[in-house]
This record gives sequence, C-alpha cells and structure tokens, in this order.
Amino acid sequence: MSEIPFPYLQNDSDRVALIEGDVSYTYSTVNARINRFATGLLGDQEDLQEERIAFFMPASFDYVTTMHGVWRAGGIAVPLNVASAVSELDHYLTSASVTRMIANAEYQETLRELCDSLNIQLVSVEDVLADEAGSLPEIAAERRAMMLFTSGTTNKPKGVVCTHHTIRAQITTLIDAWAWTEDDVIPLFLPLHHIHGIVNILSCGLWAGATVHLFAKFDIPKISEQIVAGTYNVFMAVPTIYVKLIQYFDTIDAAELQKICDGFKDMRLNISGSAACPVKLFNQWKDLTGQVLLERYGMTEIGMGISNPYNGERRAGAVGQPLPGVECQLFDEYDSPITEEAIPGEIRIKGDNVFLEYWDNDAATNESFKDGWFCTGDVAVVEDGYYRIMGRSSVDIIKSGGYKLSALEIEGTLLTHDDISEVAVIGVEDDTWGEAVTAFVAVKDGATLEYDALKQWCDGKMSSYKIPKTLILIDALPRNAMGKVTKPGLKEML
Ligand code: MCA
Ligand code: AMP
Repeated sequence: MSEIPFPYLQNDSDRVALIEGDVSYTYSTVNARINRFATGLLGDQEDLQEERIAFFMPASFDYVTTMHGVWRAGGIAVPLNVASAVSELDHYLTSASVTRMIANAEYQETLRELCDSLNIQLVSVEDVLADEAGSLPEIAAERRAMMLFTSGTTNKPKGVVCTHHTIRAQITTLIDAWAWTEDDVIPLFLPLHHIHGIVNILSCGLWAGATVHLFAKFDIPKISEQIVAGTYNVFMAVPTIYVKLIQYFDTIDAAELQKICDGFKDMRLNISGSAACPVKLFNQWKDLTGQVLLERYGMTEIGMGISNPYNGERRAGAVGQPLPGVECQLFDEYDSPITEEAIPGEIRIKGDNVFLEYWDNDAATNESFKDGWFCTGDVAVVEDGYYRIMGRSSVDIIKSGGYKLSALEIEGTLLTHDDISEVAVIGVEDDTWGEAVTAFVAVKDGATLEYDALKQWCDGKMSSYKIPKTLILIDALPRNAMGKVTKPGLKEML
C-alpha cells in the first residue's frame, strides 16, 4: 500500500471523488482502478524500485489512476506538461532516465518518435490496466515518489524529487490550515505538472474526501456555468486567472456577471498563489465578489510554506505566516538570521514539506541548502507578523502567469537563431501575466528580425508560454566591466 494513505481511497468510500465531463467516479471506483493499474505496471515484478514512469495527460481519471498507480507500485511519478515542446520533453525524459511513458492515443503520435529514439516504452492507461488487482508492495515513506521539473538560474530545468513522506506533509498541513472537508467541491483547471494543481487542489481534495471537478484546460465559459450553478465552494488559482476572469466579466452582460459574482460570493474560500497577487487585484476581486482572497506562498521544492489565515485577517499584498510544520526564517547576505521585523532577507525553509534532492544533481542540491535550511532565493520582509514577498534574488527567474521560467533557458534557445548575435531576456511587469517575457536582441550584421517571424521560429522549440511577448532590437547589450550583461540596466531602458 502506498505510504501516502489517502483515507477515502483506502476506505473505498462511495462519495464522488472525481467528475470528468458528464461522468462521476466514486472513491471506491478510483481506488479499484488504481490497484489494477499498479498491478499492470508491476507485471512480473514485486516492486518498481523507483523506476521513473512519465505521463503525458491533462487532468483526467486516467491521470489520477496513473499517478497513484505509480506510487502504489513503488515507482517515481514524472508528470509532464502537455504543452511542452518536444525538445523540452527530450531533456526531461533523458535526465530522469525514464523507461516508460503513459499517454493515451491522442498524444501518442507526438511522442512516438522521441520515445523510440530514447528507448522508452510508450503505452496507454488501457494497455497497462490488469484485469484484476494483484498484491502490491509495502512502500516505505522515505522512498522517492515524484519528480517535478523546475526552472532555475541554470540553463536546463532540474528534477525536484519528493518522497511519499514529503507529499503527505505537504497535503496534511493544508488540510488543517484551509479547513478542507468532505463537503468541498473544487474545480481543477491548472496544469498537472506543478504542486499547485497536484498537491493543493487534486491531492488535498482526494485526501479530504472532497469532489474534484476536472477540466483539461482553463475554460472560462464552462467553469463560469458551474459557478453560477453553485457547484463549487472552494476555488484556487494563480493571479493571472483572476485577471482573466475579470477581463471576461467585461465581455458579458450585467445579469450574467451578477450571477457569476454571486456564485463566487457563496463559496467558503478563494485562494491565490504561485505568483504575487497585486493589491489592486485583491481589491477588485473583493469588490466584485465579496471574497477576500487568501494569498499564500509556495515553491516546487517546499510545497506551501506561508499562508494567510483561514480565520483571521487576510492581508492584501502579504502572504501571511509560516504554515504549521514549516519552519521559516529570513537570512541576511551574511547568512545571519534576521530577528527583527521590517528588515528584508532571503526566505529559508525547513520541515517535512521540503523536497529530498534535485535528481542526479548533488551539486545543485548541496548548493541549495545552508545549515539544513533550503534557500528559496525569494526575498521577504515581516511586517506586523505578516510576511510580504519583495522579489527574488535572481533576475534570471521570471514568473509569467504562475509559470516559473528561466531567462537563461530562453536565451539559450534564442541564441540558436541564425540571425541573433546577442540576447538578454527579462521579465517586465505586466497586468495580465505578472511578468511578461521580454527579449532584447542584437542581430548579426546585415540581418533583420521581426517579432512575428521570431514567434513563429520559437514555435516547437519552447513551450508557447515561454515565447517572448515583446522583442526589442538593440545594437549591443549593456555590460559591466566584467563583460556581464547588466539586466537591471535593461529594465531601466524600458
Ligand atoms: C498561456 N500563455 C501564456 C501563459 N499561459 N503566456 C505567458 N505566460 C503564461 N503563463 C499564452 C499562450 O502561449 C498562448 O499564446 C495564449 O497565452 C493562449 O494560451 P492558452 O493556453 O489558451 O492560455 P490560457 O488557458 O488562458 O492560460 C493561462 C493560464 C495558464 C490558465 C493562466 O498559464 C496557467 O494555467 N497557468 C498556471 C500555471 C501553474 O499552475 N503554475 C503553478 C506553478 P499565443 O496565443 O500567442 O500562442 S507554481 C507552483 O506550483 C508553486 C508551488 C506555487 O506556489 O503554487
Ligand atoms: P515554482 O518553483 O514554479 O513552484 O515557483 C515558486 C516561486 O513562485 C516562488 O519561489 C516565488 O518566487 C513565487 N511565488 C509563489 N507564490 C507566491 C506569492 N504568493 N507571491 C509572490 N511570489 C510567489
């Protein structure tokens, strides 16, 4: 049995766990299918012994079957972004030494050539399902369970490995802090290769015995319809989604708008996270729906770390206090703890919620910890007991629509363009995306470059949300005496 003991799955409850399209699945149905899937994955083996099994599918019954099936069979689940470009997938699959890929028919064509070239077996969920559930291994809690890729200050994304124990800790702290119950019903439209969708929504929902309504993508009209119908009582999203909802509200008539806002008003909780929620947005949402957004702070490596209170003041522009079980301390540039309020420092975290390692990358793992503290790279200040995020220590990390992007990774791809001689990518403040990817480019002698042509060229070479929103041609990049590009200088130019 998996060491992440989801109570309602284990009890074979007849409550509805998942809704996909028009079909509802009870906990008992989900549990039985997971066992058949885990049995099929095992074949003749007793335990997958941390085999890396990747899967490429949107939020679906199949996704849940696969994730939990891999856990129960003793593998490491590697959920991939269905919006990834093939070259990005190559990196994920190679660096994780994936041996099997689960994808259904609609995605198999995209993946076949790559999987063949990497000697990865490509199968569908149906291919794997055993006719009957067999015996499954006992999995120790400290074993590796999941690998998620995260962009950092290095060129290529790193695999963040969590154990069963880590994931359990990440879930259970939120169950209490946000008062999850089996009566909750929540829509899930976020991508399922990140903590926000996987842990905060899907896993907390399933742990609590709640109902998770699955959407393959963020489909505003469909989701609004359900909100009007009063289907949900909890809603979690990144700030960009609240912005997009407000933009949508401008396109509908007043009566419809009122119904949607009333639907939100009746909910018990609306949460924003993954990127800073501007105070303006916090206030707009409150004015429209009466909901006081609960903003919280997290990271792939730690799950959720800091949260505004469920009961008590939810402060605009602040992320609240460390969650129970999470130790949080600000440090100055000399690695000394900051004990006074109002002095900014780097957030460092300890606790059962913290990841185990970057996959196959001891150097990066060691570098990210100091004296047992995980160094987030985020700078915050405590004011009147509330943490407020001030920014990041690296200009090379961009947060766009909740996705963490590496400027260096984007630059690396752009530099392979025949006409580009130099490039610097930065995130520029943007009302919709939080930060918009902006590329400063110097072209080679005699060459020219138009934005549309560059966008087209990028297609297929990087996930579409990484493609620069703006291209700024420049004769030469500003550099310091050491020859390093001065990115703050570029921001000032704007
Ligand atoms: C889509 N586009 C974007 C983004 N998303 N551009 C920049 N940044 C983005 N995030 C572009 C597409 O490339 C496309 O461009 C156009 O927008 C329409 O694409 P579509 O997919 O239809 O857009 P959408 O459905 O409206 O997507 C917006 C979104 C999505 C729903 C906000 O970006 C999203 O789901 N973001 C959340 C990601 C997430 O879950 N992050 C959590 C990780 P074109 O038309 O030019 O082709 S952080 C985390 O897990 C930590 C632990 C935490 O704290 O939570
Ligand atoms: P990721 O590694 O994709 O999980 O992104 C984690 C990063 O998102 C953090 O290191 C922060 O920079 C940012 N982040 C998450 N939540 C918030 C928030 N509420 N306010 C500001 N930044 C946030």
